[in-house]
Amino acid sequence: MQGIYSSKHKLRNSKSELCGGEFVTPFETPQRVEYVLKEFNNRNIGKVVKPIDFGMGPLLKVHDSRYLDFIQSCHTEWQQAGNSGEAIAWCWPSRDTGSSFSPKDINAKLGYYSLSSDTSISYGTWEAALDSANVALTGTKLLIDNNSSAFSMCRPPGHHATRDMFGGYCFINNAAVAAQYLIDSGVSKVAVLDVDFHHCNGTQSIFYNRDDVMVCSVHGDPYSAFPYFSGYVNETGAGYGKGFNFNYPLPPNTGYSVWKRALCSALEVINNYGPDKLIVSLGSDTFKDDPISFFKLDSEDFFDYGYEISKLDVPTLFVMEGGYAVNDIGVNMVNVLQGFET
Ligand code: Q9C
Ligand code: ZN
Repeated sequence: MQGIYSSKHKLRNSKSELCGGEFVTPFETPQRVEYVLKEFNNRNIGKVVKPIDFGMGPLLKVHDSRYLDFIQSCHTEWQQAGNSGEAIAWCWPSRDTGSSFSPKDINAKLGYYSLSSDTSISYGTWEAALDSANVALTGTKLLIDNNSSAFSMCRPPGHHATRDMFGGYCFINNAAVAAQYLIDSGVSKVAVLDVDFHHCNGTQSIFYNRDDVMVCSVHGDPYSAFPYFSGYVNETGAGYGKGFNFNYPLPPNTGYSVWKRALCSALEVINNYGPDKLIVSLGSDTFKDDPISFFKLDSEDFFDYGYEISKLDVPTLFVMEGGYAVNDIGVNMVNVLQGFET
């Protein structure tokens, strides 16, 4: 399996995350992908290639153009407004704000285009997010060129980003951009399987009304975990998309046997759908020592479920999402890939 990696992820190196009423060093650090790359190379999983530049076209198929302009210009505008720290949203449109509203002030734009205040926009964030999408798209191109699998070492992650909101450490929804690119390349049916600890609210919302991209997610029950407002069992899609969205929320302290049962249910649903290609949003924050999550998977479990996913026998792109136990992130992520390949 080839890997796709770009050193430009290092441009995303924010210093501030609002967590528990304090500013902390962000959990989503540049080392994360470096450890994954190192383990991928150590175990000789495959060649590592650089991303191709796909331009803005594929991003505009999934994201609002004013939103992308905002992510691109945010840090500069924030500084021009006289701020010395990083750009952090603090004021949101209230639930009864009119939908035709178009924000002008940088503070208004931050609230309008965000879903949480954990994620700052720092110098270089746009460049890193753009290249992260190119890393996903380059992996997608490998599938289109008949490779049976690829691993996109994306950073920053993407699955919380909606059409026009950033948050949860995500700016561009890499998996959604990849899925849409497959559809636009003539693929009829794509499935996204999200195994990150957190519900993929962004991916779900982008494809919620569609039957050509099925979205299945196994995650911490949003009743007690971020993103709190989506990821419930009754969210099954709407319109043409009715019956093409599946959520498997699981309670605190869930261990591998229960997690695997939920995964296998999702795999059965995906198998019945019969996708031409599969995208796995791969987060290793289900690991027992993850600092912000509440599942109890061990490193060997990642290997086991990689093997379960391979039984679908569908060309598969792995797109890196979360995972914050940095010392174990390489082993856990690469275990999935190796389990998949056995
Ligand atoms: N005090 C991903 O895994 N913020 N994003 C947690 C903890 C939300 C995680 C704050 C976590 C987002 C891609
Ligand atoms: Zn996560």
